[in-house]
Amino acid sequence: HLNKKGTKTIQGGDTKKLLNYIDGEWCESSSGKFVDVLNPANGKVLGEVTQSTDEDVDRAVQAAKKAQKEWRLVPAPERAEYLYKIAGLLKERKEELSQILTSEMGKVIDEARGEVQEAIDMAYYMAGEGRRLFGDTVPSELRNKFAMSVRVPIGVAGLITPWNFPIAIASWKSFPALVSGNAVVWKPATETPIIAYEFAKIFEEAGLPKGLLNLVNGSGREVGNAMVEHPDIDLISFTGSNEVGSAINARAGELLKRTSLEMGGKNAVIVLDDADLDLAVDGILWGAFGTSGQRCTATSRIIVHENVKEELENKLVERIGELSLGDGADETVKVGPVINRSSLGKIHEYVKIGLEEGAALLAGGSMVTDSGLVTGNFYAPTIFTNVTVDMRIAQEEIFGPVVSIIPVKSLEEAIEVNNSVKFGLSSSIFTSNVNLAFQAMRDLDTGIVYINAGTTGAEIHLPFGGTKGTGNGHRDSGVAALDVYTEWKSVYVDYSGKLQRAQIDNY
Ligand code: UN1
Repeated sequence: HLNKKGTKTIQGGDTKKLLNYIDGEWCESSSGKFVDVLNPANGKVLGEVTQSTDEDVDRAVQAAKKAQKEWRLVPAPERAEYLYKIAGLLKERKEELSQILTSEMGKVIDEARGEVQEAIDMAYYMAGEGRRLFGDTVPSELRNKFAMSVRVPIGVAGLITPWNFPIAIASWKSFPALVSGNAVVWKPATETPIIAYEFAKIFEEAGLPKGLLNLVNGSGREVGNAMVEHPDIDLISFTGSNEVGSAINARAGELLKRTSLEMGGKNAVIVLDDADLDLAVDGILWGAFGTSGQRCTATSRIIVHENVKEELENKLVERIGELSLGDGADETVKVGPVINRSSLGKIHEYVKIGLEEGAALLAGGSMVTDSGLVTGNFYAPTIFTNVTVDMRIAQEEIFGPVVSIIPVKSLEEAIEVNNSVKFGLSSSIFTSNVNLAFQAMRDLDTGIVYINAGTTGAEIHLPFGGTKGTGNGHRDSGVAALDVYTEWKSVYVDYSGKLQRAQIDNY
């Protein structure tokens, strides 16, 4: 039996039936189809999620369009009040949400808490934008004329979010969209609908007017496509694979629809021969194996000066044993499962490719068949050495706990290797030489650069995104996110009382 909040208890109270949230109502999709949601640590069914159709998307878009007509007129500081409420609710439920996140996505509980914290931070940060949303005032060329640029909302924002940061990334996109006066149609990943449901419920509880946040569950092929095609969705903000991102971009390009795309990474840590190697090892282990390597920002290459290669390798091998694998809900576990069987298979394929290419395994290289873990999707933290820059494992995104060591002879070569991939999200350098650190900061072709820290751990008040194949020039997070969700309107006020012809009368 459906309750008012949109979930239905099935199989004895543990599992949930996850519905859409459209125009302030929880509803099943018109397809009547559901897909199981599994706990990646043990394969247990956590619930089932409704699979939407074009018709559901259309209803959501119509609701959003209608709601946005009024929302755009609500003063931004008042819009922000909802975000403050949401921030409060997220904070209150941080622990509960973190537990749900771990059970559904698999990341270890500490990291889940960190992710929910990102959403809380983003809510407060974007609520603050309600009292800023800065435009520009600039002098006019002409006397007695005033010139300014203001931000205006675009309309209906279509958000397509991934499973690896299912609440953080949804917050990076929905909060700036709403505070700047847009309505939202949101398709979360099929793997993580429970946390999406909890997030939507928080918008509902905060009293956000109906129709402003619509949740439409389902596959990318059905729901994602319908969103891209829908004439009343004015922009698509997407985080996910390059394959899907470029398909969205191609079609949205034809339709002249704005897109903000955040896609792959092949992030490297550079270790110079003057680096604090223990610190570098800490950074590498966290960057490569945190979230089981399933971050866009995960460390997937170690570019090391040949003088310290052996020492670094020894330290890594010594320390990798600390990374206990298991169900992320267990506070002592350091590395959780990967998201699903197909991802597990893909990771293992890459390991086989690496071996065929002639790289050597320093650690890991297999699925975990330990009897306690065999029902979950566990892959052993894996380090390849003697990797060369042309190998596929050095070029392609693996999205799992696999990292490749590439030896180099100088900083210049390290930078060249770093920049040799088609992605440009994050990079890092460990060195004690401030001159080299600044040189690297200038020359590393990535949207994010870390000095003496690993490649992960971006903070929400700075722009998040990358160069080259990682994105299309837009940024999530930080003040730059507002550029995704607003148009610039330039306004000229001539108070001279006469016709003043720009570019003519003043010269
Ligand atoms: C992602 O993997 O898409 O910087 C996001 C980090 C996190 C966010 C990662 N704050 O690693």
